[in-house]
Amino acid sequence: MISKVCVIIAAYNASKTVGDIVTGALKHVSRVIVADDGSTDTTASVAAEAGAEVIAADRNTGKGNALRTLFQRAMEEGYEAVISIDADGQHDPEEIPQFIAMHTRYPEDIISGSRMHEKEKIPRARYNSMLIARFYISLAANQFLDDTQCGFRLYPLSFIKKMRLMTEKFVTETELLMKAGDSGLNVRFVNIKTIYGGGSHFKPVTDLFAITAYVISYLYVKWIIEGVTSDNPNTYAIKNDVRDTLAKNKTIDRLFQGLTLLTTLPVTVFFLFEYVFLEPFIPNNFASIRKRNFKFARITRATLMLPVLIGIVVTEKIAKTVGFTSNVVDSFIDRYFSY
Ligand SMILES: Nc1nc2c(ncn2[C@@H]2O[C@H](COP(=O)(O)OP(=O)(O)OP(=O)(O)O)[C@@H](O)[C@H]2O)c(=O)[nH]1
Ligand SMILES: [Mg+2]
Repeated sequence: MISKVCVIIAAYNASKTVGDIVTGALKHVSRVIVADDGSTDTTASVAAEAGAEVIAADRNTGKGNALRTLFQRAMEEGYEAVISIDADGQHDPEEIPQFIAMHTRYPEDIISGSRMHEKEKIPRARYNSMLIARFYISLAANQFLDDTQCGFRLYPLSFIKKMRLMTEKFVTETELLMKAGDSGLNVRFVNIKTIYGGGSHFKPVTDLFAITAYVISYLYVKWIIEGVTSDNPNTYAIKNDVRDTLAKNKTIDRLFQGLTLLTTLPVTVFFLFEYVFLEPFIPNNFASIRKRNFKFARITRATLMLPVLIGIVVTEKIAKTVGFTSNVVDSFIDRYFSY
């Protein structure tokens, strides 16, 4: 049993599953902290009976806020790292030792579970959106990230202590990966079991849209900076970060995200020009892309294909209603968004 690591669980209406997860986790760590986020069922009492410390909120504020509360509590209690596990039974606490073993070898790094090795167990639309997310989030994080949407992760608190989390709900876990990678940290992966089929609070349209808008707006700022600076791959500034400053005011943040979404296509072409034509004057601009031997033209091409992809997805959906199925989306994504 490792004493410097505790397990944290953000839980919302998870009374059926949270008890077993707490019990399972307590076999491997001595402390489990659950943030019950205004659940309307018995999540809090079930978790407490199973042996967790429960922090209860009176109203639902989303997973991101729950994670912030949990990080804070774990820091106050003196832990060095936390392992987050979902409350809905998608993660098996028996896999905790893999995370601890990897953490022992790489104490500075974030360790994330990955389910990408079991593609056939992931619903197709979800898998496809994970591939697109991975394409862009890996660019923001300066490294290839196998699974960017897995909630089973180990976070060293030394890094969490330094950074500021500005987003909410399901965006926060993406923000964490991007800022970690973009400040020079490594993210490592361990293969975990892929479990789907329970209830979900993730809203495929609004939550996915919120993640997309944040990722694009993050990359915008990152590439504006990288385009005009030499040898500057890690752009996340712990103090006075430009993107964080914009995020401080909700209205400005929304306007900025809207603006970046609306101008994505011309701006990706503009970045390509900067990448090609500014390099002789600003050597090694876009260092994070050059470092990985990733031609910017690939990013521009993929991004220009996004409206086409949306068209194909909609057409496939309509065709399905009249009994016609096709897999054009899969091969399209494979062609433009794979690594
Ligand atoms: N504290 C808190 N936790 C939440 C909230 N929404 C979801 N969670 C927890 O976050 C974890 C993941 O939420 P899910 O809704 O299952 O989202 P997901 O796993 O990304 O999506 P699926 O793969 O469809 O299940 C679970 O442990 C939930 O209990 C919330 O509003 N507040
Ligand atoms: Mg889930």
